[in-house]
Amino acid sequence: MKAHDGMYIDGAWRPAEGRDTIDVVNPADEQVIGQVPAGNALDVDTAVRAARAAFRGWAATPPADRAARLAALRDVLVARKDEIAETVTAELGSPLKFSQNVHAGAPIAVAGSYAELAATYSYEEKVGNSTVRQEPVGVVAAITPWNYPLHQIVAKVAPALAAGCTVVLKPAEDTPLVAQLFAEAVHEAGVPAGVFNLVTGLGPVAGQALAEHPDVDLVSFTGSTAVGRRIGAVAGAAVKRVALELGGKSANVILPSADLAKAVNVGVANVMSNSGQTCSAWTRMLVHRDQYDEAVELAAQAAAKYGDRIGPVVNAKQQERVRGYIEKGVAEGARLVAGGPEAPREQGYYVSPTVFADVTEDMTIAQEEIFGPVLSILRYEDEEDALRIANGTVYGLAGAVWAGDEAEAVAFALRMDTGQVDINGGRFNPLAPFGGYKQSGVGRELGVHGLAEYLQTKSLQF
Ligand code: TXE
Repeated sequence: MKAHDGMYIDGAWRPAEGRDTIDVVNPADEQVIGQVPAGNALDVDTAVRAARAAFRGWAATPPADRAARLAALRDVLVARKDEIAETVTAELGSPLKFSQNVHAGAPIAVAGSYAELAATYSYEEKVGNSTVRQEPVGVVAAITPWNYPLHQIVAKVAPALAAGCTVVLKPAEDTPLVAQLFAEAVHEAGVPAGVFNLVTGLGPVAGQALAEHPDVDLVSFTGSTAVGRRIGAVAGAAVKRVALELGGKSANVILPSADLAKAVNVGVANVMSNSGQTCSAWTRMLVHRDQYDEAVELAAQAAAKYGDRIGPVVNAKQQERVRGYIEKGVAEGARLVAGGPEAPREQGYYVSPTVFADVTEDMTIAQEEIFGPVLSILRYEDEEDALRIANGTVYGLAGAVWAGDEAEAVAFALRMDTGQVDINGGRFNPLAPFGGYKQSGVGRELGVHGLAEYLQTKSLQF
């Protein structure tokens, strides 16, 4: 796997200030596949200065020209799709087909959507005797996680560039290679020097220096709730804009009128996909008591099929964390019907697809984000009970409702305290806003709402 030994700053690969490096490990076989430099506060400062210097010029570039660069970026991502998929598979461990369809496919769709939105968005409107303009916020710090490594980058960088902002990206230390590949793609697409900059490094060093940098105007962060809180506090103290996309504990509510087998099978697939490392995953399946036993049996059968089909989790720490949650589920009295805490293979950070029945709301596995291939099935008495359980966590990122009749599912979905609900399965839409209610975050990504995060409003009175 090709790795750069520098930072992409001001349109070129430059040696890092820090001498430290980060090993990139393939979680499927625990082999080191490359090394990237661990940036420090000096690297971050150089990158922020480059982004600041480029800001006025990029902000003044006509939206159609910015759109043309994004369209070119999309084309480069298409041309390098196989390389993207192979890189993500190497550093995240996901099966190659999933990497092609999702890890490479979704960012292409998102980059394409912003190439269009950048050109068609209405940046100015008349309101009575005023002209109201949308202007770019400035220099953006993008701090991204490893779970959908390229998608998380593009979901921030594409709208920021569309809006006329400049960016410094600090990607997750587990998946820096696809971030380097993205920097190459930005370069190939002809985005001017300084508009996009990449600093690889550790979260508490490079990430923190970036979030705290006084010349950053907006911090867009996706990751753990603990780090999100810190970044929110830092941004609050400095009175700068912040967007936080944090954890989830989404409910998959199967109403009695639903096609039970379909809802259960799709529900299990949703949780196992990407080895459970999806913030919006439907990790709590809610089933009516009369259908409960049947649903548990179907889910156990479905999970057994995933044995060899899912990849590992990203690293040893996450494997331990997920194992800890599974052990806690057993200790708190939930019933294992598939999988369990033992690693299914000697080598690689694998976790068995795991299903728990007899899970009650108060259990840790029903409240906390596990971020592994672990499903909890809860029993409800009636619709009000289902709603109470669905809304009964600190999170509110996503969810799903299944019913025989779409209107019935929609009526339930409207009462859920969550930013996104899939009706009878749902389908990914790169234009639909994504983000959380409650402690799942602040702000939205994707589509027009994602673009608006990177704009600020000025009104001219006449
Ligand atoms: O996240 P971190 P981790 C959740 C999930 C997972 C848990 C831990 O539950 O099990 O978080 O994952 C950077 N200042 N999600 O430890 O540390 C870090 O370098 C600035 C949900 O990997 O939050 C990386 O780039 N930045 C999630 C990014 O933050 C800091 C996706 C995320 O890493 C920093 C990932 C600091 N002090 C994990 N410390 C989702 N919402 O999709 C770390 N970082």
